[in-house]
Amino acid sequence: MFESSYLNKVYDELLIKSKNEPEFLQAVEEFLKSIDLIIQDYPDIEKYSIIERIIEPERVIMFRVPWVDDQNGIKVNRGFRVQFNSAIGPYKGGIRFDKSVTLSIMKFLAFEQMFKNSLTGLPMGGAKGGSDFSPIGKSDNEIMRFCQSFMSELYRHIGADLDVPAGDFGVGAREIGYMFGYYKKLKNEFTGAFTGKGLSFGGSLVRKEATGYGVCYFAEEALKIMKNDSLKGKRIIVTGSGNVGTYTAIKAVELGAKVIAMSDISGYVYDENGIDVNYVRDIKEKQKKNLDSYPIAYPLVKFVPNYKEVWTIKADIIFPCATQNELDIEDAKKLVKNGTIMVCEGANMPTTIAAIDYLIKHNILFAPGKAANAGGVATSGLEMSQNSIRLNWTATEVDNKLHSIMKNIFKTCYNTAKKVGKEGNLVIGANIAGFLKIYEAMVAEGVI
Ligand code: NDP
Ligand code: 2IT
Repeated sequence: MFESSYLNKVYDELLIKSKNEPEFLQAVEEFLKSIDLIIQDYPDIEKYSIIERIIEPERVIMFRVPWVDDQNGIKVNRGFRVQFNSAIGPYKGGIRFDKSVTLSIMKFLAFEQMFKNSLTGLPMGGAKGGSDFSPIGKSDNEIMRFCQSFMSELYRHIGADLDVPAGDFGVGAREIGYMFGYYKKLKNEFTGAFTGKGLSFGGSLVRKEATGYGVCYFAEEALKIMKNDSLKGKRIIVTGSGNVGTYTAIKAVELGAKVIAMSDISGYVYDENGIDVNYVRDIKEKQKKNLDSYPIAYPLVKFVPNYKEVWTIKADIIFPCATQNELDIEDAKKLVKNGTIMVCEGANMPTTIAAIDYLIKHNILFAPGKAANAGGVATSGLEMSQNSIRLNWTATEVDNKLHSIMKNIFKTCYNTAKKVGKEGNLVIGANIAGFLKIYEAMVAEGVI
């Protein structure tokens, strides 16, 4: 599979050991394809067994999460925290609550997080956690009891200088509030052990919007440098209407683009005149409903109750902001046929490897999630800084820092790809640049 016999040997062993972890194998394969290009130039990678070490999490915590529902029934979910790598800083990464959560999904997310965090330039290691608990259809009290049970184990493994969780799919301000509250009670201390906190108890301005804003800042910079173009006037599709999708859509409109379609689990809305993205935010954040209720305010707008069909729409730029592997090779073929110029990932690993290869082969500007969606965790890093110095920065200060971090991440990816003779391939640039910093730290820190 790879040019390097060392990489082939390590990956073949992983294929056996992790045969039940398809998402993790996918993330590792995509990463190693990039490392294959530089492995000859860095003999120390093999000498110090860096690849064997970097694909093995430093620690995996798995635990039972029992809780009592509103009917007094006892429910049991599975809890996870994968502390993948702490070479460059304390473990850092979100928590996901969704019925699809498995160890494989936790491991792929933590693995990708390690390189993403490295790309931000901030001192953060990689981790991810979560549970196969779905908040959908649960009462507030049920969610609180679940979060408290989850924290009654996790609190021992996290801390401001150890491991700092945040939100992810299915985990927003409400869940973080309940988890942080219980952490504080159990530890009997008020420390910045979470990011994405409410503004009244140590949260940072712009953290909620940061991933989506960052996705647009990255896209704008990539379009400028690589195509002498911009988001202005572009017709855009955003999939997923959660935290990342909503704020990607809002910033894209602010930058002059037209969002013509958005999706969620109920289906997608499509309006050539441009969707009312603030109304979508209202439906999701305030009304807690699905996009199938969009036509209540806009009866003439088309709603299609099948999210997968969104890829048939002709658009200039696609922001996949829902979930892993939502964009496959068949979808990629539709995008190429429709003349799409750019795919910029807001979600983590939303595009399959075959689809990425196809898009790049057809000269579509492809921005990988571990670079393009790093604005969320970067702003989490800024929240940690503010907690440490016990000061709050203004929204403009945080937004300006986020903007400059995203521009730097683009520059790093672009220049790194160019240096290895793959100019324009941001997947290769992101993987290699994210890796090299961790590799250096791992060598310096010895065999641990
Ligand atoms: P949310 O839970 O806030 O939102 C997820 C959205 O995706 C929901 O609107 C959901 O629909 C929708 N959805 C789920 N599956 C599909 C699908 N197959 N097709 C279309 N829509 C779908 O999650 P986030 O926005 O936080 O996370 C989205 C992605 O971004 C994840 O991959 C996450 O790991 C990644 N990410 C998140 C960051 C963060 O800070 N939150 C940072 C960086 C990356 P419904 O509302 O109907 O349930
Ligand atoms: O995937 C991600 O980068 C996140 N879910 C955000 C992690 C964080 O610690 O802010």
